[in-house]
Amino acid sequence: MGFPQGFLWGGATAANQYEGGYNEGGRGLAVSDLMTDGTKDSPRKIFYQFPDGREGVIGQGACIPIGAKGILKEGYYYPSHNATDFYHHYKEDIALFAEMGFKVYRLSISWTRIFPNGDDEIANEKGLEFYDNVIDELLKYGIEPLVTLLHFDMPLNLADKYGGWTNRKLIDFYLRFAETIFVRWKNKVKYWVTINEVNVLGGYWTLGLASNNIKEGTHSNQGETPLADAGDKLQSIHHLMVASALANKLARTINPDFKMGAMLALSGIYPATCHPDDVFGAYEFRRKALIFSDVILRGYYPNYAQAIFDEYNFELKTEFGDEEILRQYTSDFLAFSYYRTTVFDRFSPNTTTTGGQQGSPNPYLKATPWGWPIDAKGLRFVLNELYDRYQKPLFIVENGMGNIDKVEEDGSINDDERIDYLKNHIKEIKNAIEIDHVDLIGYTPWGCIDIVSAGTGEMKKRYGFIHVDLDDKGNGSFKRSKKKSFYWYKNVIATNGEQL
Ligand code: BGP
Repeated sequence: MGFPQGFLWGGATAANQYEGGYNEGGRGLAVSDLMTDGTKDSPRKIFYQFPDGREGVIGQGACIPIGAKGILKEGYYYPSHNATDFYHHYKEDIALFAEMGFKVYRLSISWTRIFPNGDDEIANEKGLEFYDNVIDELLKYGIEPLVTLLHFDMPLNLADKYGGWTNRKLIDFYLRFAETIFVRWKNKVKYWVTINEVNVLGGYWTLGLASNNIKEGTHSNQGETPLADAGDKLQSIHHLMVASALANKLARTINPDFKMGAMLALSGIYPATCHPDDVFGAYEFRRKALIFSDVILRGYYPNYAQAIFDEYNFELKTEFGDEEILRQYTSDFLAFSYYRTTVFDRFSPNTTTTGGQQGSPNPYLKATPWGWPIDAKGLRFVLNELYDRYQKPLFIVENGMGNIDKVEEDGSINDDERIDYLKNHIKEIKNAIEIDHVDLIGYTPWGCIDIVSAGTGEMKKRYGFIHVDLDDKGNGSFKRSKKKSFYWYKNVIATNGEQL
């Protein structure tokens, strides 16, 4: 049986890690534009300024005090400013995607290209035109665009002026953005993802949180906030989930054929042993990751939500009507990222995170240079877990191996480890479809062309089939070249996954 006819093979990227052109075409500053690279001063930093002029620095996942302004500081390198410059290379890049035979390409829209300040009344026509061109170029090759509205980014002005997603007002600004692009591309785009990885959204970068309980210099990886901010985070995510449901409502009035997706980081989690405390601990962490898909796909907070709120001493603030909105406008499919599995160990419970990014080592698995365990079978496990739980179509919108590539003297790149990683994962996807009868729409490996790493800001952590000549400091020619995996993946698509 194999992969179904029409299976959507492709690749995925996000604007703040790929697009560049940060001050071109009338685009406004986004919070991600303030993030330094993480190579000189790990972790990545964001500078802020108090109303009295004092300046400070916060880590990637931390929050800013109310009233502080994010600022750009001279002498630092901000990877998203040029990233790998899709802005000026989109025709060339899309031609390469087409050459690989992509059926779908996942991109995100930079909010500040459309609404430079987030709260503007009128959209920036030049920004819309850029994406008109990108989408038309994709359609020219028969590539279906899969569009993410929010991918680890937001207008800086909304963070500075309103305190980011802690403020319910953000829902209206988000809906204005959503409506503008739904209407604009109603006959061109069918698949939408309202928010990237809701369950790992954390601090200033991703939610633009403002909070009085800042701890200067605190940080954590990939947007996970310190516990002190858990309440702001949960409240902000509630606002996001209401915004996402209202976007679904809006979308269906604009074009009833739209397919609206929820999106989560759902790498798997295992207990370290069969000790009941490990097993239940792993289960508790898993439901912290699943609570948001439970709300977005089933339409209500699950019973165990209260246990999580109690743990963080948090009281959810809702408004009249929220319950009904969440219940009525659930998403059509569940998109998710899968990179690895993680292990819950009762002796070191705090190393585990809800997105499955950290955790104790797994002695049975090899890991990437960044310590991410490589676990193809775990993907079959997660596909089954999610399909059993929700009975809605799934879409793997991120998967892949962040690795260090070696460019040979003749310019070739033999990325055999990456090919192995993807081959083994695709085999397990096939098993999930063929043996377990999981309903899967498509597969878009992450960073199909080299882009900036979200977690570290580095260029040396690469996922692409296409190499971009650029170093960790942004130096290079931006020249594109095909890696060995490019030819391999092209054949996978041409044979609909038969030849791996
Ligand atoms: C996911 C994000 C992506 C991407 C990926 C890999 O969580 O949605 O934006 O970057 O992780 O992470 P990294 O770039 O840190 O290797």
